[in-house]
Amino acid sequence: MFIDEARIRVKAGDGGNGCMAFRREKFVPRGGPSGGDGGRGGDVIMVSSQRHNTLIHFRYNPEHKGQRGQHGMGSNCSGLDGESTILQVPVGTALYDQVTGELVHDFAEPDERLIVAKGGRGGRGNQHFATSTHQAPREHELGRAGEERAYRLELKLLADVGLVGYPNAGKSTLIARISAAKPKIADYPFTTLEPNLGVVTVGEEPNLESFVVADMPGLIEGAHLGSGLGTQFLRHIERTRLLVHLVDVSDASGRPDPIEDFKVINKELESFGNGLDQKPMIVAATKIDSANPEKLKKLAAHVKRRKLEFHAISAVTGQGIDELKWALAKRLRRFEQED
Ligand SMILES: Nc1nc2c(ncn2[C@@H]2O[C@H](COP(=O)(O)OP(=O)(O)OP(=O)(O)O)[C@@H](O)[C@H]2O)c(=O)[nH]1
Ligand SMILES: [Mg+2]
Repeated sequence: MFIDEARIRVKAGDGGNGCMAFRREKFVPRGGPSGGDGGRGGDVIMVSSQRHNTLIHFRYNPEHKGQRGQHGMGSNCSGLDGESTILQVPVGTALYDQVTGELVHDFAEPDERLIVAKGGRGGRGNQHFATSTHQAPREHELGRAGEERAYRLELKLLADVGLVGYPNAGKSTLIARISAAKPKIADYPFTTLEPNLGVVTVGEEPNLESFVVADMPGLIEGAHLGSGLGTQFLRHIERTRLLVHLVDVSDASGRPDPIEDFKVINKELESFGNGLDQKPMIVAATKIDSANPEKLKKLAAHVKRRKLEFHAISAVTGQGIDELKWALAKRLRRFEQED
């Protein structure tokens, strides 16, 4: 189980103070009290949304405040309420009170809203304190403080993107390059025995996007029948929305024809069933720092004929990596718009 976690502090806006004032008008010698009320402080509200797949934006940004209410003013003018602050959390986020450890809410569906810190009430102005025997009240209230709380967020990560390909194609090297995951990397096949999940980010706050990539164990011919590491790992990619098919175009693969490599793996995906061969796919030629130019050319042409998106990358030099990251973000964004 892969868990993403973040700790945040939220503070709702304080209420504005009530005002003490008296009317001053021409021809009205002793005006009555006219102090307006303070505005309410803004809440901090949490909303579940499909726009986010991870909690990484909270790790960059752990403190959130509601706006304070404006103070009341003379002439019976109330201060404006403070604006609420909306925090978007991914669907599936569990919210815990950091102090008691209690589960506060489980955001199971999109668009669930919860006030996680309540804004302070505004203070009343002296206009409210006048009575028949007390016509020039000087009493007025201060605004109440906004609520302040500490929470822990927890999210079970599901992969958005699955990396598939032959053993040694460079899947683990790629995920190590684009995320904080630290998988084992080696020049022998079947280095990866269990999927590794990594959180990938592109852009910067406030436009930071993030998604989860799964580095899968290598596939070989017959994987769907249990050859190599077998079928159990294929199940992990069933839930992804997008596959990146890595094809080694250097001579390190030890196989002569990258098109054949590409077809063999596709056939395994198809044989496994469950719609794996229907998943959108981006193809990445790997190890282009030491590419065999003929192999690279052949594969690129073949992929183009199949009308699939093609990238050429080196996880060692970094060539093509940013382009691939942005391409993944863009495709995932498009799926979200279609949902
Ligand atoms: N020159 C070069 N070598 C690379 C590149 N990417 C990976 N390698 C090397 O290729 C070998 C295999 O890399 P891995 O990332 O472990 O391959 P994998 O696809 O995860 O392999 P399995 O886990 O066995 O399926 C390692 O020796 C890497 O250093 C690259 O871009 N350029
Ligand atoms: Mg690996």
